[in-house]
Amino acid sequence: MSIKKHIFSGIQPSGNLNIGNYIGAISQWVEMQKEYDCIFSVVDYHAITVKQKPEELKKRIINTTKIYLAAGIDPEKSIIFQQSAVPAHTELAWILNCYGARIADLNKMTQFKDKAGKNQESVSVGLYDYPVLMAADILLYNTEIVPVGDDQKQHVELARDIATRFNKEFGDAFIIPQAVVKKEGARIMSLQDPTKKMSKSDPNQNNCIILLEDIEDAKKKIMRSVTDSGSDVVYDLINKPALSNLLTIYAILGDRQIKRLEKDYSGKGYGDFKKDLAEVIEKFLKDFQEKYNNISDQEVLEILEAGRIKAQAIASKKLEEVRKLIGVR
Ligand code: ATP
Ligand code: LTN
Repeated sequence: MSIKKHIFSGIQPSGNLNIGNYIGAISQWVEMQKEYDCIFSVVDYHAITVKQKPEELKKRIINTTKIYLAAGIDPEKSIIFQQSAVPAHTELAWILNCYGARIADLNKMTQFKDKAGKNQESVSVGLYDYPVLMAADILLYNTEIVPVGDDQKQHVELARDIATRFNKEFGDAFIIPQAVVKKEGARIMSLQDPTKKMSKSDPNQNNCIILLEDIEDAKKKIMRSVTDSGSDVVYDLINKPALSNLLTIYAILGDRQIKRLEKDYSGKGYGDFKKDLAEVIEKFLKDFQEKYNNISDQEVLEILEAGRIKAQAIASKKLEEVRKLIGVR
């Protein structure tokens, strides 16, 4: 058995991935695969917790995988697979629904409250139970570290609680996982409202920069993004939340320290800063899209199939152990 730490993470193929997803999650994964044993899943059964059009979902599963690959996830180093191809995920989720997860926990989940809004009684049971499926994803693979954006920390906490409860009752089946978020960029905010997270399900497309969008449109969105009062380019989350968000994006996609950017733009105004940031975005997207466009659907299907076989081997072993512990085998 490998002594490297085990990493698991995933993204739902539920919309067009944006630079928030890239910065908060995927860029972290790319770094981690150099040191750890990583598994990255396209979590399609999470995506169907809200309605998806079948043909679109099918395409998005392929496209999300292409995004992982274009970002630098290497199938030679990491396992990449489609969640629904490994049935152990849904089976373990059921067991954890019965042993470990509690209604009181799920009632506290802020993502559910945000997504269900006023419709808490009419949304799907799946949306409510979403965090238990996520716990199953994580716990099946002896995961120690879960690299995610800030908004997913609560779900990983819940996975820890579920695992702890299960272990206490049945013996040590699960490793207790830990969420890891980036120091900078764990929560990229909307370009039009710095109090809101940049989100792929946001209907206002001006709020976010999509990884595959037209580059000229992306540059315009930067130029049109809201800024704060004043004119100095300084990082200040309280008084300049919009500018601080833009500085974070610049620092990560342009590979420069925020402190350095503050120095470089001292004496210059927001206009110069935004113009240069638009160029950083242009370069980043151009490079990313070139890589993306060079990956064929066939290649993706082969990578997912190879990933499925590897993931299945690990997951079915853990599931069998759990089945024995609870007495059904
Ligand atoms: P949705 O709005 O459909 O829920 P999302 O944009 O939040 O989608 P997810 O699939 O929920 O995307 O998230 C994928 C990963 O990207 C998670 O690890 C999440 O924490 C991270 N992430 C999402 N949005 C941001 C953001 N604005 N800043 C940093 N990380 C983010
Ligand atoms: N809920 C996560 C996606 C997700 C996930 C996981 C992330 C599903 N299963 C397991 C980490 C580990 C989200 O980003 N919305």
